[in-house]
Amino acid sequence: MMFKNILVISDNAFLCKKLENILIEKLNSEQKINFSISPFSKMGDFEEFVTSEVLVLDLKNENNVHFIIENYDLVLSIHCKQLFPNTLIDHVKCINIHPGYNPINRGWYPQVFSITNNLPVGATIHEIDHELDHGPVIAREFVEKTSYDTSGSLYDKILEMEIELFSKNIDAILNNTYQTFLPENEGNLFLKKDFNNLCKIDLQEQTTAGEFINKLRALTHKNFKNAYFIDPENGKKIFISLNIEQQKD
Ligand code: 0FX
Repeated sequence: MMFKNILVISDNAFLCKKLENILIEKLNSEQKINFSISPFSKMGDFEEFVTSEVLVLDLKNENNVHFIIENYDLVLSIHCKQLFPNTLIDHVKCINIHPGYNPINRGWYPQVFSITNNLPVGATIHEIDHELDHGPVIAREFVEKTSYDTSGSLYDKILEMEIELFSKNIDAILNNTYQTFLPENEGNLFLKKDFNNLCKIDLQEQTTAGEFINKLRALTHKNFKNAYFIDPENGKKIFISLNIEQQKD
């Protein structure tokens, strides 16, 4: 049976915008879709491109969860930063698009930890189960990682791959004809606190040049102020990022 009432929940306006165009084209006359964001996301970022009303849904609020269960048969999580409660997962099919290759890069900022831990990276579409980025896989693909990729450049490739995977699989998802397989093992799981710990550079730490460059590559992402050390003179944070490029032919 195809899904008829679809809810997108997202905190990433860029990706939502890209995927909305693909989604809307694929819906048939019996299917309807609504968009929603978390209470901490900026409504203005989403309203610009979503033509229908954008709902605000707090998944810690039981009334909101019951509202979803009563009104929708498919929830698509497009980089939603809220944890899905078990009641929701147990009553409605929930599908997530993850900017990492499950189970290798589960959790927070996958490309960052793929650089520091020398892991391959990619994108995954999967059913949500009771653990983070863990459920049955619908589709996944690696992206190429070079020795001069930063978090920022790698993230852009992952977003492209997420869009590609979504385009290729959305028909089967909406028609509920997709196949799944279980991830091979528990893989790796990184959390926001691991990222925060990584950002602080200990000036006394002994390491190799290679590892240090990798850490800076992993923490260089556009204009974000990630890596820092503490100035011993005044205790202020000094932010560092890396300028890195391949030799031109
Ligand atoms: O939406 P998203 O790309 O993804 C994040 C998690 O990585 C992902 O595992 C989870 N499924 C999803 C719900 O949330 O996150 P973002 O838009 O906040 O950040 C995008 C990238 O920007 C991130 O991968 C690394 C970089 N970044 C972001 C922040 C806020 C930084 O380097 N420093 C930062 O302070």
